Amino acid sequence: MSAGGGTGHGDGDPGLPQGLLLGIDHVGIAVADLDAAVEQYRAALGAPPVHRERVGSQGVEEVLFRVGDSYLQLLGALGPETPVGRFLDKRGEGVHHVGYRVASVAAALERLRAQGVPLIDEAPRPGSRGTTIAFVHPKGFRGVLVELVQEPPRAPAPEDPGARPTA
Ligand code: KFV
Ligand code: CO
Repeated sequence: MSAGGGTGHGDGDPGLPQGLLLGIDHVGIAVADLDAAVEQYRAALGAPPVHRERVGSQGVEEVLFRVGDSYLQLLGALGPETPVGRFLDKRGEGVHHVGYRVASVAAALERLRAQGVPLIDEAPRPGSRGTTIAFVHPKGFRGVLVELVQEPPRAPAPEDPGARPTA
């Protein structure tokens, strides 16, 4: 909380009135058996998952459940020598990372680098759902692996002249 006792909004960087993090995009949970975990969550939550995707570059298959404006991300490992595979081996199932929305992953990385926060990804990379992501080392956030998430640009509205088909 700010020294003035306010909400904390508006007292950060002049260039970042809300601070770096705009919201929670997802909480990533490592699971040993993705299909079994999906069924367990579906039954408990009473709602089906909204997305499933294999992200080979990260060695995971993910399934998303909606939680308000955010997601719960179940993560199955594509092999033992992957980040989630090693995590399951060493720690077992549980919360693996928190994905925070940022306006720009590139700008967020620049700021964190300048602050001396240890980065895993030096540059933005593709995530699931067309997002742009980057991981920050858990050493920089008190043992929590942090993922920066930038949402894909929205499709232009149909009335947008730039969106009209050319043919
Ligand atoms: N949370 C907190 N600490 C962790 C951790 C985690 N998830 N994983 C590992 N650690 C700690 C571990 O306890 C150890 O601490 C150190 O990090 C190195 O662990 O105090 P210690 O003992 O030194 P290693 O060597 O066992 O783990 P390794 O896997 O080799 O490296 C850890 C790390 C965080 C650098 C690696 O997992 C990584 O590069 N992660 C980023 C990529 C990733 O996690 N991808 C999977 C999610 S993909 C995703 O969410 C997507 C695609 N999406 O769109 O949302
Ligand atoms: Co994630």
